[in-house]
Amino acid sequence: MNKQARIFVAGHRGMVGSALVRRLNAEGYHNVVTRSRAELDLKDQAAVNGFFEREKIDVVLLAAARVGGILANASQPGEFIYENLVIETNVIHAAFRAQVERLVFFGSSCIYPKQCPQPIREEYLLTSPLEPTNDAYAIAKIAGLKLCEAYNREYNTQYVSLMPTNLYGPNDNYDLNSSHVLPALLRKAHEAKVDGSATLTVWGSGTPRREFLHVDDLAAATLFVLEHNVTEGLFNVGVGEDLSIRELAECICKVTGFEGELVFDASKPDGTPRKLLDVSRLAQMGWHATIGLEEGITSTYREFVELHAGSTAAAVMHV
Ligand code: GFB
Repeated sequence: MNKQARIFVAGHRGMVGSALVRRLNAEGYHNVVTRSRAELDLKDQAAVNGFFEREKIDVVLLAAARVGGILANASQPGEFIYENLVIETNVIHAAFRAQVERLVFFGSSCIYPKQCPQPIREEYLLTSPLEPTNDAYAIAKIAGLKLCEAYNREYNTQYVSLMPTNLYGPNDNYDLNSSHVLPALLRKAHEAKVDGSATLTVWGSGTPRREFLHVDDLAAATLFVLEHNVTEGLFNVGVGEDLSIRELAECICKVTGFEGELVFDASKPDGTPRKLLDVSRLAQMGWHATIGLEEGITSTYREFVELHAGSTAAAVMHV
């Protein structure tokens, strides 16, 4: 990919978008175009069309999305399906109208069936029912990847879909109601340690298994795909191993230094029992994740304490 390419990172302030901007800058791509929500409302089709007509973009990284954890997805399915459908249809169609050369669409491992063989291969898509707690979001993301496939077939566009597993890292969402499990437990463990609490509440049974990919690895995979001229297709992006929520909580207690008891709240949903991705497609092309889970959680916790937990808390930081 030409270092002078004009690359639009849609959603540049989010966890994925900001990781993409960091990686692009580090790799010498300095023609990165970004727009805040106030500057460009991606839900406004006319505004999105106008942007692409004016800006002459070469590559689009479509990281803008409405995302959230299991509770947010289960309680706001209408917002999740609507916002994600509108954003992806506006941006993908406007990019096509403006003859943008390449586009990368980001989905999620929740597009795959609730019960399917593990590890999950890309071809298992749509082979059986989805997980009910996030089927609205999953349908929106499936529509997005199908839109890319259909435009590639009909219009010879070069649009690629990346399906990352559960992500974590800098700029994550730490709101305890809408966040994913890893940032939620990091915050809860930190606050329990600072407050001297005896227990840390973990939602569900602790038995579901999850795979966690540091967002900087997703950014690296994205540059790999662009620089290896991958022009179409669906690719899982993960680390190839998973652990139980209980094991994750224990790892987070070790990193944060919280030494109290784990309490499991059975009133909260477990969601999909397991969603380990088969990552062999990208592996066969030569890409592998490089950031280990404990290393990634440690660096993420450091950022959390520095940015979110105030200076007094930093004094008690374990690492
Ligand atoms: O990360 P999470 O919210 O989403 O939950 P999913 C993963 C597992 O962690 C569930 C448990 O079994 C939760 O019950 N968990 C334990 C917690 N404690 C907590 C906590 O304090 N907060 C949260 N949030 N979970 C998401 C989809 O599914 O995966 C999204 O809903 C997206 O759409 C994302 O696809 C990648 O991993 O279950």
